[in-house]
Amino acid sequence: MERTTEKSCKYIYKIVIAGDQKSGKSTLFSRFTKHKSKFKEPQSGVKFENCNFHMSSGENIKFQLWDIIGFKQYRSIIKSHFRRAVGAFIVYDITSENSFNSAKSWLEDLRIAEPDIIISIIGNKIDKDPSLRKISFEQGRTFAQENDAIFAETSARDNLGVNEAFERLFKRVYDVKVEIIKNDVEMSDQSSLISEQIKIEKNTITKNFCCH
Ligand SMILES: Nc1nc2c(ncn2[C@@H]2O[C@H](COP(=O)(O)OP(=O)(O)OP(=O)(O)O)[C@@H](O)[C@H]2O)c(=O)[nH]1
Ligand SMILES: [Mg+2]
Repeated sequence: MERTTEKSCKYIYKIVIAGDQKSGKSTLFSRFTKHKSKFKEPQSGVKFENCNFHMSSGENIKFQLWDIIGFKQYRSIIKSHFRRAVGAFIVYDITSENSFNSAKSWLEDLRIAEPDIIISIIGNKIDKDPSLRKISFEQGRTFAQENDAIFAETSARDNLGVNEAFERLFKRVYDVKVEIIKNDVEMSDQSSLISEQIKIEKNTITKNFCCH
């Protein structure tokens, strides 16, 4: 998959970035969307940006990336932004135990809003001095595995692992959605087959009871 400026896209998929305040969501968002501006002040709401990708299957897909504030007092508003998302990042700061512990409740909120949402857990700020690290790579990965989520570590500041993390989630979302669409098509083919069968059977019944 590669980025494209092509505007016409077959599908739009909403992806949200959740996680505690100051975990680095906006920095990751700007890093990936290549915005120069940095959010120095706590963000007061949400913002989104579209990223178009040309998939190896030949389709153009638009991923609509939502950067959502992590301020817990806004939780009910935050949860309302999770609706209709097909993918989500949950970002924690590897030097903050609190932010890692909160990942569980972000995950619950996301799965309540969208039970089939595809989740990627991100341990951010790996550029920080190793002595400050509170959550090991293994702890992060185990948590992700236990919750059927993708896992990656990043440094939004030094641009380490950022593109890879986004592209992995986008690809997973695309693969799952393509499979669902394929199954839907097969199901609708089957249902048209069934209705054809019913029509044929009805005709046969009519013929059987025909008196001439
Ligand atoms: N060292 C380091 N600092 C980072 C990294 N990512 C973000 N920061 C810093 O962490 C602070 C918070 O970053 P934000 O991106 O604003 O965090 P946020 O999760 O969007 O915060 P809210 O919008 O308030 O929920 C800022 O000072 C960033 O410069 C990183 O990878 N490494
Ligand atoms: Mg932010």
